[in-house]
Amino acid sequence: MTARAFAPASARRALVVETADKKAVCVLTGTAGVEGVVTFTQSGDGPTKVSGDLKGLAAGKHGFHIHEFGDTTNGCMSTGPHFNPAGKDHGAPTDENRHAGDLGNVVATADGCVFELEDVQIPLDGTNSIIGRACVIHELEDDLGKGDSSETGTQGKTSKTTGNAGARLACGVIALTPA
Ligand SMILES: [Cu+2]
Ligand SMILES: [Zn+2]
Repeated sequence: MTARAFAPASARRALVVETADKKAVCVLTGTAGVEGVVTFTQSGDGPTKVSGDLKGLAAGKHGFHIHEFGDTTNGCMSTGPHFNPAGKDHGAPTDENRHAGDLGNVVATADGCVFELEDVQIPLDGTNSIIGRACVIHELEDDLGKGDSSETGTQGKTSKTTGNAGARLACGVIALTPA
């Protein structure tokens, strides 16, 4: 009788870590006096919770996105377009047709900009992980893909691509941190 090479399935399953909490942080800096920290936490395959604390923003709504690249060699410009692994149009976080990186607007007051949100399209591991990508806070309100798309180019009206959110005021790389 030969020895069993592997433990039975019931024993192997115990070795799998199924619902580990994952945590990431993004330290945003820029040239416009805007800065802050955004943290991301995810339990298992659940939604990712996002908490932000930004300073230096004008009061009002500001577009907030995950951009494709964690490359800040040319400031926030080199972070590329919105993270869009499914090849969709720009939209609101609640839209079916949206970029994964479309997190909508955050609201600043004279006291600052503290926000919390939750999203199911920005996991911290797997194929569509946002680790190593960038988060970007913008000058203007994101029109959520419902605005003017009549001009192409980086200075044009490009609601379906950018939400016409204007300049990239601050950004940072999304990096793993101890959970
Ligand atoms: Cu953006
Ligand atoms: Zn977008």
